[in-house]
Amino acid sequence: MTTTTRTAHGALGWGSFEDLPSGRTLVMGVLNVTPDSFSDGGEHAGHEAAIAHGMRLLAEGADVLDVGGESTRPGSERITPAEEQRRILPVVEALAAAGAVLSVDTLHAATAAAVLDAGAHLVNDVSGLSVTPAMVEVVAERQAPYVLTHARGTPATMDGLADYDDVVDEVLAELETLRDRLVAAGVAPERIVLDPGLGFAKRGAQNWALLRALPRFTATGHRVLVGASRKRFLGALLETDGEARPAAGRDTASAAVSALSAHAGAWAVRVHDVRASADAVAVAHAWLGTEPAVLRPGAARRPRPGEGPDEPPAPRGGRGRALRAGDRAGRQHVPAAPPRVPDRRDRINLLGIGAVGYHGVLDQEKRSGQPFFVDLVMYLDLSRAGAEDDVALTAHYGEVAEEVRDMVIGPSVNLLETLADRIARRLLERFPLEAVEVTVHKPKAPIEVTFSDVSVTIYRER
Ligand code: PMM
Repeated sequence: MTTTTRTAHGALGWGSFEDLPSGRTLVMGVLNVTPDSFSDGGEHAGHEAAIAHGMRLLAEGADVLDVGGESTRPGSERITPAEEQRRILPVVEALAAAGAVLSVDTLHAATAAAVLDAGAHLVNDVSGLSVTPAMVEVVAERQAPYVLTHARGTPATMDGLADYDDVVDEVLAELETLRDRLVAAGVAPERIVLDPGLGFAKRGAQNWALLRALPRFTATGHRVLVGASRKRFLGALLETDGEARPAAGRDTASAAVSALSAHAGAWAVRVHDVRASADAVAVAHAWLGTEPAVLRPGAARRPRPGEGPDEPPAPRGGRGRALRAGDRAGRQHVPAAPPRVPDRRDRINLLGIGAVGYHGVLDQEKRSGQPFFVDLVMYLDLSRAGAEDDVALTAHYGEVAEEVRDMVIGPSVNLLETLADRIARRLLERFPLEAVEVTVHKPKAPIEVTFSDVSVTIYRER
């Protein structure tokens, strides 16, 4: 019942947002339809070349194509919505007819409305804090999936707006404020994809800090998109004799970011070199032991636990409201969780339990203490607690937090691994958990090198 093939929906694409695979990181191929990309032989030839390139990206393994008519790179020039639509609408129409799932990269509400009419599926808006009320209205009215990208200012001003005390905290807080604004306007939360907006009002090191913090973005419960491909911070990383590596030489590094993003539970990666990132994502999933390593056009998707013909349905995830009633494949469309664990189980997330503890191998750590923070993902069946509205049928997170705090301030151990292990064992003993993931952070660990955090994550089952 649930085996899905691409060919069931169209020659090369998944056909609709709802039919995108939900068990692995997706690859979003960049299709820029700008004069410098495709219009050497005039407008029609430009459209034809862009469509052909889109088909090629699909054949190479793109799950989604991100079509853009206006460059949003820092310092780029603005064009009118009419010009933007003239560039992209014929391309959107042709690729939608071929079964492609299409997102459209636009800052303009009028273009978003026009491309949704023409068959596009998602709006990818990099306006960030400058999002217009008209855009919010279009997305709410159409109930379109929406990529909410963090950005400050406009492409002309964003480079001067990259001052943060704590880039991760501020980006998350600003995204959450924007998310709340969209939800208040009527956009369903599960249709909002969060994107940290690498390079948009971010300097080199800030991009790496955001990538390191991807689990905090996935912990919001939203799907997370990562757009690192060919960006300046990769060019700076790969510099030779003080010269940044040009964009054309950044694809291997971009694919490495894709693998690590998949490992961290990203919903999708937005990339120029689709084949490299599709391979990188396949490696990450094979490493994690999650999905079939390669899922290509025409390949049958292997049923996942709970989806086999004779198996009962898997338990529903807490936020896993199906995107479409009567989902014909019987799949739950839940925001991506770290793929290391089944992503559709009920769970309680309890993040950032803080206390001063005396753990570490150094005497000084045992004497003076330092802050520790613990993140928990607790897996347990919440169906009865939810139906009966009874706290006795779940894990009381206040009690869990106290237990964890007491263990952090309790007997000293040498290793974060040991503390995490003890916390996991105690929680499995005391609360009705099926499994627990414990991450212990020691952000002020006394080492010589400047760093932002060190943490250990373990996963234990009953
Ligand atoms: N980056 C660019 C354009 N659109 N959209 C999202 N959601 N996230 C991004 O990081 C992003 C984007 C700029 O990259 P390009 O000019 O190389 O396409």
